Amino acid sequence: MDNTIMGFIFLPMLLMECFMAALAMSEPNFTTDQFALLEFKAHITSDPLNIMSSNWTSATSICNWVGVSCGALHRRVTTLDLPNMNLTGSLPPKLGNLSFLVSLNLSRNNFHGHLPSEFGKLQRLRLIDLSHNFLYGSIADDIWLLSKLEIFRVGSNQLTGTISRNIGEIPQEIGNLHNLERFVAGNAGFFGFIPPNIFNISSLRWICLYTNNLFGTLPIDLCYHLPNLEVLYLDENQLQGSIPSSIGKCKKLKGLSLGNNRFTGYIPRSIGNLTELIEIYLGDNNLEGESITRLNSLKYRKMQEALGFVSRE
Ligand SMILES: *[C@@H]1O[C@H](CO)[C@@H](O)[C@H](O)[C@H]1NC(C)=O
Ligand SMILES: *[C@@H]1O[C@H](CO)[C@@H](O)[C@H](O)[C@H]1NC(C)=O
Ligand SMILES: *[C@@H]1O[C@H](CO)[C@@H](O)[C@H](O)[C@H]1NC(C)=O
Ligand SMILES: *[C@@H]1O[C@H](CO)[C@@H](O)[C@H](O)[C@H]1NC(C)=O
Ligand SMILES: *[C@@H]1O[C@H](CO)[C@@H](O)[C@H](O)[C@H]1NC(C)=O
Ligand SMILES: *[C@@H]1O[C@H](CO)[C@@H](O)[C@H](O)[C@H]1NC(C)=O
Ligand SMILES: CC(=O)N[C@H]1CO[C@H](CO)[C@@H](O)[C@@H]1O
Repeated sequence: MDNTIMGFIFLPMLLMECFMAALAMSEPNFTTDQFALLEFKAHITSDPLNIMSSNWTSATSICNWVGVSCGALHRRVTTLDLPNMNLTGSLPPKLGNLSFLVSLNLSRNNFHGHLPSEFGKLQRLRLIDLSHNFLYGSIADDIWLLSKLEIFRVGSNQLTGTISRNIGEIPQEIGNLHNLERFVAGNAGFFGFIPPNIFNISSLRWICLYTNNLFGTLPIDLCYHLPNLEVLYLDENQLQGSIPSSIGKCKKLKGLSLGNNRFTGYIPRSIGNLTELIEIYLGDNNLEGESITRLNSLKYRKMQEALGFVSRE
């Protein structure tokens, strides 16, 4: 009885309060989002498809702009997806003000420059895809604090032949990304050691770090905390030491590519326990083992065909 009365009195008050709060929050920050997007537009130097000039105009709300979508209730920008649009430009720090952004996909454009550290403010981001651009410079530490991040793709960004423009090392802080499912950074210009705590992110399904400048060894407990790992691509680096037999604990592994490194020793028998494995490439190392010939017969092209869900280029 008391509950009913309380509910009757408090529910409308609560609703009112929520409504006011929503108003107070959405109004000024809608403008913030608009400023951020206009700044982004101002940083586009070439737009051959005329997306920005014809569509990103004050004639309509930013929520109707191509590539932009907003939350249904709060009308804040949640998506900025403009892949494959032939856009040239850089990423302004002000994008870090899109505080409700969940998805940022600018893959396959000509963005250059670096990833501003202000992106570290985008605490709701779940997806970053900046692959196939011309970004360089180190990835600011703040990026590794985006705790909701599930997909991080920065592959194919290194300007070919410009070694000084490496993206940088993968920092220890990557271990903070407890929700990360896909770390896709092949040919991204990473160098240095692979921080061992990456192998402690149990949500990981894909680790794609092929064609970088990574060295060091793989930890003995490589697969102790990776029950969901489906793809491990570390080929074309300078990794050495032996392949840990704990690899057999990555029970869901479908694609394993460690080729073209400096691995030595025997191919662990536990690989035979990986029943889901479709493709494997261990060639171009100094490995021994009776199974090596059989394992080497399956190489990239086939791997790509079979693993249609992974884009490697
Ligand atoms: C931009 O494109 C969207 C989707 O095609 C459309 O709904 C909107 O009206 C366009 N805005 C302008 C100003 O052309
Ligand atoms: C993008 O630009 C390239 C080179 O200028 C051109 O070949 C290609 O057709 C363009 N793509 C689109 C979708 O316009
Ligand atoms: C947005 O971000 C920039 C740079 O990070 C900052 O200077 C500015 O004050 C922020 N706020 C608004 C409302 O644009
Ligand atoms: C980004 O967009 C491209 C082109 O539509 C798409 O192929 C890619 O899967 C998207 N990235 C993610 C992480 O969903
Ligand atoms: C990984 O997690 C285990 C168990 O939680 C812990 O003992 C180990 O030190 C961690 N390793 C790294 C490199 O963080
Ligand atoms: C393969 O898996 C079985 C069952 O889990 C285990 O007993 C065996 O030791 C494993 N073999 C290797 C080589 O790891
Ligand atoms: C009321 C409110 O949510 N204000 C925020 C608007 O956006 C800026 C920049 O992201 C925040 O700093 C404010 O806190």
